[in-house]
Amino acid sequence: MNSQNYRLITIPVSHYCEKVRWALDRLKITYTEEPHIPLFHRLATFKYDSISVPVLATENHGIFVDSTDILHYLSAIAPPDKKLYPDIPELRKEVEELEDLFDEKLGVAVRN
Ligand SMILES: N[C@@H](CCC(=O)N[C@@H](CS)C(=O)NCC(=O)O)C(=O)O
Repeated sequence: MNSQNYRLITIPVSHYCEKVRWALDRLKITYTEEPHIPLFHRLATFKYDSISVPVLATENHGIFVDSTDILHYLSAIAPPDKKLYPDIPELRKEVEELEDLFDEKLGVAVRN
C-alpha cells in the first residue's frame, strides 16, 4: 500500500505510538510518520478533535484517534492470515486483555 494513504501523527516515547508502528510494520503497510514535540503535537491533533497521539489519518477510511481503534481498523483490512485479533472469542478475549495490560500497566511502567 502507498505511504501517501496513511499518515501517523506521533510523539517520542509513547508506547501507544509504538504499538501502532508495530501493527503497521507487521502488516507491511507503508506510512508517513509525522513526529511532533510533546505538547506541540496538539497543533496537529486538534483538528481531529483529539489531544492525544497516535492519530492515524487514512485516505479512504477516515481518522482514528485511539491506538486500539487503529488496531481494530488495521485488523479489519488485513488479509485473513494476517489478522491482529483472533476470530475465536476466547482467544480474542485473551488478546484484548493482554492489550489492555500492555497499554495500561506494562507500557506505562516502561515509559516512566
Ligand atoms: N487511549 C489512547 C491513549 C493515548 C495517549 O494517552 N497518548 C499519550 C502519549 S503516550 C498522549 O498523547 N499524551 C499527550 C497529551 O495528552 O497531550 C490510545 O490508546 O491511543
